[in-house]
Amino acid sequence: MRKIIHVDMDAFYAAVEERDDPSLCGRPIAVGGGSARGVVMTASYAARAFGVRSAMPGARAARLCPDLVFVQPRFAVYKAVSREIRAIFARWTELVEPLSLDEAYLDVTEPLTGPAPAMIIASEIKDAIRAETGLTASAGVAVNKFLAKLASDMEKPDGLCVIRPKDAMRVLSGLPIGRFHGVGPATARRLEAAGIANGADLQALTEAEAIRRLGRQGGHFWRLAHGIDERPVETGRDRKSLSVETTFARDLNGLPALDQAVDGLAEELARRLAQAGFRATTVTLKIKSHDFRLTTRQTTLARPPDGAAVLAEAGRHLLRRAPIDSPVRLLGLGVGGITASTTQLHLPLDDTYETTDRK
Ligand code: TTP
Ligand code: MG
Repeated sequence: MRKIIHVDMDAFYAAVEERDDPSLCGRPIAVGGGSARGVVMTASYAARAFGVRSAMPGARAARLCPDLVFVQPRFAVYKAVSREIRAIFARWTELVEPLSLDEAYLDVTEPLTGPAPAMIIASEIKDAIRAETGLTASAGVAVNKFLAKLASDMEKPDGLCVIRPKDAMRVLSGLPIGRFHGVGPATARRLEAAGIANGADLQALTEAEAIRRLGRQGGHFWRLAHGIDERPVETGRDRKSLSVETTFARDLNGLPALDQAVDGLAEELARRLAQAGFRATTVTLKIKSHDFRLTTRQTTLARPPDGAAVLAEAGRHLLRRAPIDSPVRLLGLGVGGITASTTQLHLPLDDTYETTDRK
């Protein structure tokens, strides 16, 4: 049985701002959202009491909470704190999978510090974070990633929560389907339409029924609802590639529409790359036509792409090298390959391509 801890900092950007400016202490604060059209990145718990939330337009937040103090983000400071907490995790285990600057999974089945209950380790990590950064974190402990992440959210802020295997089914039965791993808003609507609104609805099915009614992903959701999640904790070092893809609701025709889709993928990929801290130089575009023919195009850049603009440019470049003679059902954009940190050549370095027929 594995022992997994999920650690997530409390009101991360806002907590850092409060720590560094005592005049803000206890006041409702929002990081970001101060400009005319900006959105709130996060809010302190004092501001959340007024309903202020992440991704909310600043103007709306100010209406909900007239005393709200808007603070400009300081990303360099957040990154530095993120490095500090990762260094703390590394004292207990090498198996750390960062999900973003403020969040990570740790596999502490065999901790570097010797055998110990995972809950004790989680509590020691929280103490070290508080002592060394002046910030609080919440931790969740369980036998897998999905349950550990649920647990870290249950007693926020400054929480420590364990979900034991014998309690998993009960906790999961009341969990709305939208909070299951792999369920975005569109999938949630589809599942709800199929009568699956929460964990209990999945628990009422057999695995075979879940697959028959919900398709290939049905098995994954069914297992999650039964407390089964075998996904390993993956450190950045094991990672060979990272990609994102979209299957369109309606097949796309023509370069303008495809360019726009590539731009969207580039944004998402850039965000994921930054979160994972993953750098690699080969950019791959994957195109699936309406008749399921799969084409991939690759280009190798002189240095790892460091933002959506570079990725979008590479993606558009690859799009023009592909024979697109029919409507497009799916586009994917990814990076992989060996990190080239020393080459300083002009980009693109070279192009390779392959086309596979998967009719
Ligand atoms: P979260 O961990 O989702 O939020 P949080 O740490 O502010 O609050 P808590 O975990 O206690 O609920 O995100 C971590 C940081 O990521 C957050 O401080 C700001 C940033 N962020 C954004 O910039 N935009 C967003 O939409 C979200 C959700 C987070
Ligand atoms: Mg957080």
